[in-house]
Amino acid sequence: MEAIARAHTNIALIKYWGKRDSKLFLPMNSSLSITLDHFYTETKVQFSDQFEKDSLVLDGNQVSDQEIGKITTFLNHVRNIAGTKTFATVTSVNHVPTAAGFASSASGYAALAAAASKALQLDLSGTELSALARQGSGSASRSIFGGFVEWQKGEKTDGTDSFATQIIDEQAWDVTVLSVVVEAGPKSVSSRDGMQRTVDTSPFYDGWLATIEEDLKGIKEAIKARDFTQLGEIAEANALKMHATMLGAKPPFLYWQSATFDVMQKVMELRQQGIEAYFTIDAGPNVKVLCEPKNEQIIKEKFAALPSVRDVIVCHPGPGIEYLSE
Ligand code: 2P0
Repeated sequence: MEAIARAHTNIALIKYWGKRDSKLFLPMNSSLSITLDHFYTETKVQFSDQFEKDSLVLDGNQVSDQEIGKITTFLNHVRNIAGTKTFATVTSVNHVPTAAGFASSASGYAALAAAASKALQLDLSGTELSALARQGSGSASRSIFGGFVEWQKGEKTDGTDSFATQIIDEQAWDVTVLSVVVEAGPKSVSSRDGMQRTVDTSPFYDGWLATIEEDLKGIKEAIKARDFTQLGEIAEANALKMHATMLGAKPPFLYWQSATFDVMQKVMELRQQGIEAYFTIDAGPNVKVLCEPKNEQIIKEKFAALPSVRDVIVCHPGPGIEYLSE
């Protein structure tokens, strides 16, 4: 009754921003991402009748009973499918530096969904596993698969049609994602609260939703044609639109800091010089820069030379869920 799984983080090119059902983690819009090779979570789950409660050791630290509620809620979903009430011990190690601005919730819940369902010998399909991971964190639904991945928002109210599918695998097209880590203070609004506030109050939110299908169609055409320019242009514009919705929220908020602007401006400057690069930004100050592998070294050096940049980590498309044994 134990299993170990590894899941990688992902970066959205068409962003997930807003829920229509926060209990089931059903999104307002479909989204599309690249799973990344560099950052991942490894999680071991053991179920045993000997255990009197669930427990979690995260990066070597025992998590307190008060903080374990979210994990227990998630494990209850898995236990319900398996028809068991047995408690679990979860041991999880994040190879996702918090400072790099990647939410470890995507790789964390993807790895937990995979290890927990495997330990209970549930023979879930990829899409079933994705729908399960979604109920821990929306973006986790996409980390089940490698390469380029689309999370279909679904139409049903029970969430059974809201899961991710793979568009092309990690071998099929190599695109570089530079994770540019900037000098910045802590963020004041979590992505979960930020997206909810935007849905509830921003007059720009309907505008965001109105263009998603067009962006998705265009970026899927770009992926099919391996058209980097089209991919980058759509991704950058989509990220800017997501951030624009927050400026209209009540009260408004913004994840960018001055160092974020430095990187965005550098990307635009590089393009003017004929070096093709595009940015995308999540719910935080760091920037991810998309470029072609042939240009990654020169572009990396340009960003590393900016005074407000702390680190540049080179990523490429990575794999989906992997099961490990000790
Ligand atoms: C994304 N983000 O598509 C978007 C873009 C942030 C900006 O998914 O509430 O941690 O757990 O479903 O998945 C971050 O939000 O939110 C996120 P929950 P999640 O990657």
